[in-house]
Amino acid sequence: MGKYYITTPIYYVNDEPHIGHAYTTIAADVLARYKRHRGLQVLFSTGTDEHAQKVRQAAEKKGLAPQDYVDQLAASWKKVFSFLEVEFDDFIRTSEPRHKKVVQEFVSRLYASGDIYKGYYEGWYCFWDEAFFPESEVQERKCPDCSRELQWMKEENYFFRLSKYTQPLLEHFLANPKFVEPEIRYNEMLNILKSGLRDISISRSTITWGVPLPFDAQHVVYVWVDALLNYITVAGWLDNREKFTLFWPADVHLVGKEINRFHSIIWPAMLMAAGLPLPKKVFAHGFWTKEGQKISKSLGNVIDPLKVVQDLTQYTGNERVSVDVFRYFILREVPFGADGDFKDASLELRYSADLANDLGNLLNRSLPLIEKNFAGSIPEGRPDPVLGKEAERTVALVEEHMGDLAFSEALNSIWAFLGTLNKYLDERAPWRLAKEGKTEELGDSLFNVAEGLRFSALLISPFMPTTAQLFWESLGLDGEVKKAIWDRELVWGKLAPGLRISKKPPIFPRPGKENP
Ligand code: ME8
Repeated sequence: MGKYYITTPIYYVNDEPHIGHAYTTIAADVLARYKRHRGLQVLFSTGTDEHAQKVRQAAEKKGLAPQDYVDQLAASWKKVFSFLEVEFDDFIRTSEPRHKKVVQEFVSRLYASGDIYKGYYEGWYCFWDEAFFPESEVQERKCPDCSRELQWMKEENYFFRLSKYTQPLLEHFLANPKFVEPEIRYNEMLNILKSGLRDISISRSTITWGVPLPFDAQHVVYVWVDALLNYITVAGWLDNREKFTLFWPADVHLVGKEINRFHSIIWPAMLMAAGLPLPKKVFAHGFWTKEGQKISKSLGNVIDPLKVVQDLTQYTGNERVSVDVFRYFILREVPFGADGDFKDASLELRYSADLANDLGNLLNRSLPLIEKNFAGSIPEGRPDPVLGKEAERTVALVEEHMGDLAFSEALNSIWAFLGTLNKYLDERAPWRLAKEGKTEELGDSLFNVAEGLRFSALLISPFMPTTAQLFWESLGLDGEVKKAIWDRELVWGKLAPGLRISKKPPIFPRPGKENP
């Protein structure tokens, strides 16, 4: 059995999660679920980055000790992700003892080997992004990333010899053109490498909220070094050799494009310094805007995923289904890697066209035909070879796209298949065959439609777990669809005649019609 280790960034817990955090985490969950369907042993981690200054400041504002504050927030983030049907295997928090141990051991080793040394730092620093910016990128003391005011930092620090890894990294990039995706992000990193790297400061002596340096307790470890190490903590670097051997290196780190440099340059250099293998891939996806505007608290346009789900529930009447609609929308609407704009009108359109119409209606019009003509049991039927070929082709396409993390293309392929099934139903017109008393053809057509619905349930399962399960149960199938192994199940004609269907109210009622 193969393995798959997938990670999301660990998030700053200075506020509640918004659509951006939900996006990366849901994408990772979809990939994790897909890999489980493919029979792989999956390790999927997400978590919280707790030692940032903005986290400490947020605690202060609430009048709480930082640890109490992060305890509250981490619990809340975990809850939100679970609400969004994210089934992580590990939720790492950087304030956990297992992680502090890893951070201290890691920096000790680099100190011992000479890759960490004491120096003096002076430069522009953004407390919000926890990042230094070279003089050349700074205009009017503003952060090039978030436009907040920069601080001039002047302190004795420990440094990591990042410069030493310029050449090895360059070689790694050239030998692995898919190390960073999409290509535009790879090229950005390559350009940074070509212009040469400077050593970076990896400790702070002016703050105390963080992991103390084991060889100089006056300093805490720079929050980014602390945070990146979460990926090996999760894999069991110090305390579980067997797990670490199985899962490390990670198969993919999913991140937003703004933190690509940390993951594609600094992190691999740290790993090289420690003699550890590099992750197989960093995928840096695009950013969501809202109706064309950057999402920010000050603009008051932050999209709260819980609110989106709540609003959708007015239509669906089922919160779990609404979560599926949200998951579907964010992954279908925008090719993974590109920037996306969240428009309420687009969400409404996708709901009514893709979900109520193409997907929901296929089930709604098929089941009553089986009920009426075959007393609610899946009829005997000959598997249609043309439809079967189309189904197999769809599976191959979905697998290819999922391999490329092209979620929206994978969904396009599934929806093309739904289109074929709807057309098949229209053309076979089982209602007419029934009238004409053509029982055998009637059985054939409804068997094949039901088989198509079973395939659809399996294929949408990573994206829309609740809907997939409702489809599964409607067809009278047992167990949990999320546990189905695709290679065993996606075999055209496997559906067993005689299963008793179970009709349910429409999953995606049309606004103003089925649901008031
Ligand atoms: O950077 N569109 O944490 P963070 C899409 N703690 N994705 C978005 C987004 C948007 N508008 N806004 C945020 C940190 N994201 C560090 C990471 S990892 C070792 C440490 C997502 O809370 C995207 O994944 O600022 C982005 O990279 C991440 O949230 C940043 O989360």
